[in-house]
Parts: sequence; structure tokens; C-alpha cells
Amino acid sequence: MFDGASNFVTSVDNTFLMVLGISVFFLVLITGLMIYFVFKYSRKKNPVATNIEGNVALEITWTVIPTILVLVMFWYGWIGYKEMATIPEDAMKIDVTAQMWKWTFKYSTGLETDTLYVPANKPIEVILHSRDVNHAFFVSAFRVKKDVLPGRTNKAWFEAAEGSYDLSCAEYCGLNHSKMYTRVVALPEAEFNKWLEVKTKSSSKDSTESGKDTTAVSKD
Ligand SMILES: [Cu+2]
Repeated sequence: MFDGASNFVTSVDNTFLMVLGISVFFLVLITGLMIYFVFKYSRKKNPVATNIEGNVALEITWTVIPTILVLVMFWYGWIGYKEMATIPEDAMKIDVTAQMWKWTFKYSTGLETDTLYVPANKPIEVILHSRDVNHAFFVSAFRVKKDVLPGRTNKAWFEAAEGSYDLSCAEYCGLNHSKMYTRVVALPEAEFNKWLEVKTKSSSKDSTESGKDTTAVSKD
């Protein structure tokens, strides 16, 4: 769980565990108290109903404490959101196109691939487009998820640790939605640069760039 596959793993996981911890604490507390009161104030033990007038100190306590807890949860959520929404200016840009039911990645050299290759430990900006319906770019190991919508450009960023990770579509997009996944491969920077150079050369040799992607896709 804490495998540090991207720069967001620790903050997202810590926020999740904090919210989970608070929720479990109150689940146990409230359920325990409820069971306790069911026995304590049962008709057998308490035949005449007690009229409880209220308790100002208690009411203030159970208003103030949850308010603080909710604000703490909001704070950590907000900090994490801001970090994810602020893309570093020096990030490497990769164009991502989603369509029923595949992903296409386009690099600055014009190279297109169906597996996403990135240099490790470098900020990567993915610019997300959809050709048809709503999809979502989701790399669970990175804790990165962003909607990919037709007629709108969304962006996300991450810094990946070296390795290979699942990339899936996280928005139901039709019949083969569940097959719409591929891999993100994070290579050491020098290796990535070599890969990009070699692949770009070989792809421009065996495909006429203009012959690709001429199929018109109607958008509404
Ligand atoms: Cu999809």
C-alpha cells in the first residue's frame, strides 16, 4: 500500500487512513453506546421513563469536536487537491487520447504509442482528450485519477518511481470498458531518452505521418 510509486502516494494514503480511522472510531463509539443504552434504559431496568432536560456542556462538546474533525479532514483533502492541481512548469508534456476502447500516447517528437513510457522521477503532465465518450485516466499505484471528456481538455501530473504499473479507464464507457487498460512504464531518464529517439526514428521510417489519423470522428 505504501509503495511510493508516485509523489502522491503518501499524502493520499495518509488522508485516506485518517478519514478511515476517524470513521471507525465513531462507528465503534456510537454502536457501543447504542447497545449500552438499550440495556441500561430497557423497560425491565428502567420501568418509569426518565425525563432528560439536556446538557449544555455535552451539546457544545458534540458540536465542537465533530466540527474540528470535519475541518481537519477538509484541510488535508484541500492540501492534497492543490498539490495535484498545481502542475510544475517544467513538466514533460504527453498527449493522451482516450477512445472506445484504447489509449494513445503522443510525445513531443510526434511518436505515438499504446503503452505510456515516461522518465522516472520527473514531473510528467498528461493532457487528456477523448474522441468519443467520457473516460477516466486512472493509475491506481500513483493515486492519480482524472476524467477524460469529449470537447474538453483535462490535465493531470505525477512523478513516477521506476517500474511498470497498470493504467485503466475508470469511467464506464461501453461494452469493452473493462478491457480498456494498458501499462505505464517509468524508465531511468537516460534510458527513456534513448527509447524515445530510437522509436521516433523507426516509426517515422515505416509510417507516413500524414497517412495516420485521417478518420474523421464526429463530435456533438
Ligand atoms: Cu473508457
